[in-house]
Amino acid sequence: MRGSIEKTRVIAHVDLDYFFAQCEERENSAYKGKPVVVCVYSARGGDSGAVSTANYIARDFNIKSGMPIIFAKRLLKDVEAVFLPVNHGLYNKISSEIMAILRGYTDRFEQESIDEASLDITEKVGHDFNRAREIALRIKNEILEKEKLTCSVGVAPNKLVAKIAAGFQKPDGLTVVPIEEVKSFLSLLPIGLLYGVGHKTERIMLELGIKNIGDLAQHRAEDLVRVFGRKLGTYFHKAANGIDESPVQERRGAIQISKITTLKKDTRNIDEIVEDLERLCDDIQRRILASNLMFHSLGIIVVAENMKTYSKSRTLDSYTNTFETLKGISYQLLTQFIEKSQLKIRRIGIRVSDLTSTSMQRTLRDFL
Ligand code: TTP
Ligand code: MG
Repeated sequence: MRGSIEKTRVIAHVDLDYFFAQCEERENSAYKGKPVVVCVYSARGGDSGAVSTANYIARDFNIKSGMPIIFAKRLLKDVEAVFLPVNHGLYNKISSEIMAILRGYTDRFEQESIDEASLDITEKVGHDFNRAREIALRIKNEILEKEKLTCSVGVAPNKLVAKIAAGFQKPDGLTVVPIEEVKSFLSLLPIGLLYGVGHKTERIMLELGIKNIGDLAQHRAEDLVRVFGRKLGTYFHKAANGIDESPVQERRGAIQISKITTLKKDTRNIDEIVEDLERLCDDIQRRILASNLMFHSLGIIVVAENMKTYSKSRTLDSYTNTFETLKGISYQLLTQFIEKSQLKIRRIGIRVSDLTSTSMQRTLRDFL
């Protein structure tokens, strides 16, 4: 045992509390004490759209991320609540400042979403979880003093358990799980808290009599592989036993999302293209919202009648995910292409890149 303690990694996971809503509260003290609901209003107008996040006062009224705004208004109809549109410029700015503070604590740093990061502080604390607790408190204090925001921190021997620990006592929490306590910490937690267990998997697990992570840990890896396949079955077995070897490492932000379509006929008349353009924007927006992403760059891809491919792109001032931006900028870029080129257009596409996540950025692939 002694050997494993000496070798254990020490990872801190930091997650800001009700991030977008807390940023709004910080900027406007009149919101304090009231339910605050931050919303992504859709292009259809009125109250169509979904809740991005809400402060904990609103959560007491059952307000949840992803809920239609109309439902949220109904739940809060008897109280004085604050409904606000997302202000990504503000959240990005605050996020960058916080990430800069966190980077000051270690060279081994991984930003996982706009408000979450993992820090490998093994060397800084000499494998010692008591010292790690002190560092975690310093981090919380520094963010509170400099940014006037609270966060929750989990400390554990790996990223997987540190993240679960960060969510264990929210808001303003600190949960330290030294290596010898990992299994007992996980054992009583509901299975749905394990990363990768969605509603569907949860249902299958409940049918197998698996209610909490401890139940899952008791299942043999071979049995889980039979039910969930090799990769997922092996992952579940390891994760339930608190094993995650993935290193804390800087992320490459190279991913992009694109979609291209062929026009009904070759044309250079923008009115004949605009419907396809809107459909592409709608499709891309749906995909980025479903993945909780925002983009910083947007481009069009044009395949002309001569089958040559042209592309044009623009970098924005801040991250966004709105339909208006997608449509407005792709329309401008397309107009510029048509003005410059004499060619008819055969295929048109849209690409968004330099993506960041509005929430949990890790995908199951990171663990498999
Ligand atoms: P989270 O960290 O998941 O949520 P949170 O910070 O609001 O609340 P807490 O951590 O205290 O539970 O997500 C970070 C931000 O990402 C959140 O403030 C708003 C945004 N977000 C969405 O826009 N849509 C979503 O479905 C989720 C989950 C988050
Ligand atoms: Mg958060």
